[in-house]
Amino acid sequence: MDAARPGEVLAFIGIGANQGDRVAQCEAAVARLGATPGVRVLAVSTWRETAPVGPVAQGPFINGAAALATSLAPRALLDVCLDIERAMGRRRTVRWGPRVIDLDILLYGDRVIDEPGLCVPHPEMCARPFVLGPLAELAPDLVHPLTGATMADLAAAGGA
Ligand code: A4P
Ligand code: MG
Repeated sequence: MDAARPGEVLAFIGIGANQGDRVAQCEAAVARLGATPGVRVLAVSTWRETAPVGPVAQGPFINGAAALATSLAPRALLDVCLDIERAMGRRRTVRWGPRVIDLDILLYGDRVIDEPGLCVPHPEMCARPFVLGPLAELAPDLVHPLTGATMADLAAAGGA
């Protein structure tokens, strides 16, 4: 994987879909990320089908993750993710419910952010095999800034 250059930060985006043509939508979201000024897509994990996690009964997901080098600040990157979700027709109806695309900022360098509307590292990531599997595939030696564990260790402990 290419490295982040001066002025860029290495960030990871979790990608999920469980409505419509799920793989095509995940790939379209990656293409939109890559077409965004200030964002370079360095690598994309394989896509995997995963059973739905959480309180809402819904169909299986396609999940994966992308590694980005970005010169955007965290809030600007979040806005890019939300804009792509909107542009791809996502409607927020049920919290945690079915979606044509979900883009979550999993990691933004080693930054720890806890603000209204933005929490990084993603608070649920360590408990989610469908996030840890793709992260371990892309960056097994990357260290979680709060726990100090590598993605490989987290994936081995948390599933995937
Ligand atoms: N937000 C805060 N921090 C972040 C961040 N790091 N990245 C805020 C992205 N967004 C962040 O998200 C609500 C708000 O979270 C955003 O407006 C942003 O300001 P949302 O996408 O509107 O709502 P949501 O997706 O329904 O809620 P949430 O908490 O993101 O849901 P999850 O946790 O993503 O769960 N099972 C499988 N197998 N695979 C899945 O991908 N996904 C979910 C959704 C449930 N079960 C799943 C999967
Ligand atoms: Mg989300």
